[in-house]
Amino acid sequence: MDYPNTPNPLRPLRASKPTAELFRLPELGMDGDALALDIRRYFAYFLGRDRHCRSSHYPYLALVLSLRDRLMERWKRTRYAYEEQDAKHAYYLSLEFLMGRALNNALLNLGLGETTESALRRLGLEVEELIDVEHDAGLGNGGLGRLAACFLDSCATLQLPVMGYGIRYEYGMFRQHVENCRQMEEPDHWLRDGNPWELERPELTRRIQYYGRTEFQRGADGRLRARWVDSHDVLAVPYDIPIPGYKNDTVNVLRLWSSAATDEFDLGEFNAGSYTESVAAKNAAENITMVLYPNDASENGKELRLKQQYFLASASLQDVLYRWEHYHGPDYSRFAEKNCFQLNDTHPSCAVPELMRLLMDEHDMEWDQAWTITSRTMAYTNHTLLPEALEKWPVRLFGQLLPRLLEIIYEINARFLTEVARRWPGDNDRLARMSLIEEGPDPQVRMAYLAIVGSYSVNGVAELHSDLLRQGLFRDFFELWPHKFNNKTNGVTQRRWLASANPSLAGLVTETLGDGWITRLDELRGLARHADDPAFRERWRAVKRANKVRLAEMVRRDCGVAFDPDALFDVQVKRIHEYKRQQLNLLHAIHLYARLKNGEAGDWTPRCVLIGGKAAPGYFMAKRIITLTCKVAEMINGDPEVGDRLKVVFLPNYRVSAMEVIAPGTDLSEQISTAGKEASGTGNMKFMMNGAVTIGTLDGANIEIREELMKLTGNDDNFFLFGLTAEEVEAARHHYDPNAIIEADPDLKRVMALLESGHFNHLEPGLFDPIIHAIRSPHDPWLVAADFRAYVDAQDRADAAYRDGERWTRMSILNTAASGKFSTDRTMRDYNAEIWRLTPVPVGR
Ligand code: 26Q
Repeated sequence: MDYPNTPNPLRPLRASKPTAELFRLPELGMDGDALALDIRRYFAYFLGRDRHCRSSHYPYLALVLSLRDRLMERWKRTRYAYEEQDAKHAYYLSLEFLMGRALNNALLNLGLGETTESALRRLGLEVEELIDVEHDAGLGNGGLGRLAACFLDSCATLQLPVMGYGIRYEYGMFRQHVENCRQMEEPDHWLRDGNPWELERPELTRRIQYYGRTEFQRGADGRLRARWVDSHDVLAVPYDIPIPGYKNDTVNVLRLWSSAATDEFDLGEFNAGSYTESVAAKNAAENITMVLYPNDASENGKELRLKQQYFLASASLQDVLYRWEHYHGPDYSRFAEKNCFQLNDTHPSCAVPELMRLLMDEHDMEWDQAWTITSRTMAYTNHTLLPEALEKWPVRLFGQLLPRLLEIIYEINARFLTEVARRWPGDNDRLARMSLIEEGPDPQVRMAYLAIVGSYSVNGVAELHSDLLRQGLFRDFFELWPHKFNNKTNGVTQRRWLASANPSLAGLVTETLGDGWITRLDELRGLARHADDPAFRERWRAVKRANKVRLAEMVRRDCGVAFDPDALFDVQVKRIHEYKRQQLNLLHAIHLYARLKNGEAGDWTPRCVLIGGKAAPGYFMAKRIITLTCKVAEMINGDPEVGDRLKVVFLPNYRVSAMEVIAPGTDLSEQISTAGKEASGTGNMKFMMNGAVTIGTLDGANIEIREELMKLTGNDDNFFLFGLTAEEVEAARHHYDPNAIIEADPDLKRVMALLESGHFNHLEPGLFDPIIHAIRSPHDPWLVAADFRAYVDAQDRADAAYRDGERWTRMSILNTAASGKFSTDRTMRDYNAEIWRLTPVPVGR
């Protein structure tokens, strides 16, 4: 049976010819009465609930379905507007979209927040309670996945024809809890209660091939054509999620693919007599989109992961090509003018050889024409500087799973190396360095190089990061194609991270400056004029304090520890990674504890330290850092001598919806990675926007955060800077002697002695030896000991600043005021101006 194109057997074409009336919709009211009526209808008719229903799940569903109808209208109008303009589209290909919850975002962007609140109140319902019913859509690990989600929000708001393509994992990022100070992972079956935001589109099902082999046949035209035969096929079924722009009637689409078995699975093996094997094979097909890989650095060599990556690339490209032919027929001469694919890291970079394959093998194109189209439509974003995190796949595995793609990669490589040899005759080292295939006992496909060769644009995600790519990781490629390389500094959407997450601060800002900042974040600059106004400061302080109370309630509920809202809230939330240096934060906490225990508490600033984040399940050191956090927390929180002067918690199950409470309640934002290792960071921006002050190294976007503050204020007083620069880090490696540093610093020496005495692990001797050894190792790549002194000094400056409440509030206001650059609206304008070149399309009636 042949699935790929409509008509398809799941959805036969209709024979009848409906009149236009079928497609004409009565417009749904945007007032409270219309909304309340729809909610009641959905509740009673569609959901069939009545006065006996005690769960808030059904009122939640009734509300979402009512909103979804309103999104649906605008979605159709958006599609028609794009069609009429024959608009160029960009496709954001990403293995991750960390969407979090959708309800509050839909209310804000539809402009229905207040209407809904009062409509629900009349029905005796609280909108806040319904918002909390929703599971986070945790289809991502961290920064890269959340960035994709912020991008979609901004593109819809900027009226850009951009579509997201991803995978509909049955299980998202694992849920984390802590038992005996150890991370425990639980599956996140987020679809258990259904997902009212998605729309299944079985009529757009595609067929994906794996395994098998290539056959060459000469066609009637005498041309040699490749056929991928004996493949094991899987179906890709799309589910669409609406992405509303902010009050502009634009609704874009996030299309997520789900795997399903073909009918052959029911018949093939079965006819050969092995029923059980047939059912097992069917299961394997359905497993492809079962679970998100919880690694935020590439996990090398897992076949299922490569299956996922190809699944996304192939289904999405087939979808775009299918639509192209639907509108333009088989003429591809203008395809590159009208389409562009942004690869979110190398994860979807199979798209390069897959587009070649589809154009040549399925659409009869010659190599040169296919390559012109491919290399003019692909653009690649890199998100990491760690060389060990660059994705590689064993050639053997690649060739077994995707034989036709490997052939195409070899051909791309041969042609590419010819170009290199022409440019640098005789430079064989360079050929080996740049080859898409890393030679050796177990040859590997270098996915980043494949992405660079196949793309017209290669970008990093912060100025420093992009510079380091040009000078380091991709130096050879930069010499060959300097014009391809560019920077696009990350951002976050202020609609989620300020307007929704922090309504009281948003309200104060709007009262002061108007609401233009919601789509033009630069306008926050206007707050600087009010930073010295005592009455304004007082209101700012009161808002921050209320948000700290809210955060303290969460900490009490999830950690059982009381945070005093008047203490300094010092927060580090992000994936647990050695390069992010949660260890350094803990050394400081232990240092504060030692000071208290030794009666050195003169001029004390009460401090609550919150650390949260998930460790990749196979990352031993990261898990051990979590254990150390919990053990240090237990010791400090349980010590009556410490009392309220210092608290430390590990907050379990950090996720998008937790950050929506955390960022507004934070005073001090910890951004303390080893310089040159954090590509950008985006948590740093969420904190800044919410009026937290950063303590940080000159790494990633921290540099630009500090620059924006200095541009606004003319001084460097509003950022606690410390530590080696990226250059100094590289230089220090050659003569690094952490033991000498420890010996020479009495504070660090005392901290290490406490750790090494087993003070935090009485019952489990040796528990923290791996962490201690890493810090003491002359090969410690993260230079923890090197930055300790400077870090503690910066923390002391933060303490002193916080003790002066007026001064701190001023710093807080100035941080929000200077955060305008870090909106993804700016980021998306930059992508569009320099990479995509799309025309914004307003959506009419
Ligand atoms: C790859 C192959 C196999 C399995 C897993 C992976 C994988 C998955 C996720 C590799 C990397 C990631 C995620 C990386 C990530 O989140 N990077 C962060 O991206 C942010 C957005 O640009 C930056 O702000 C952060 O600095 C960067 O660490």
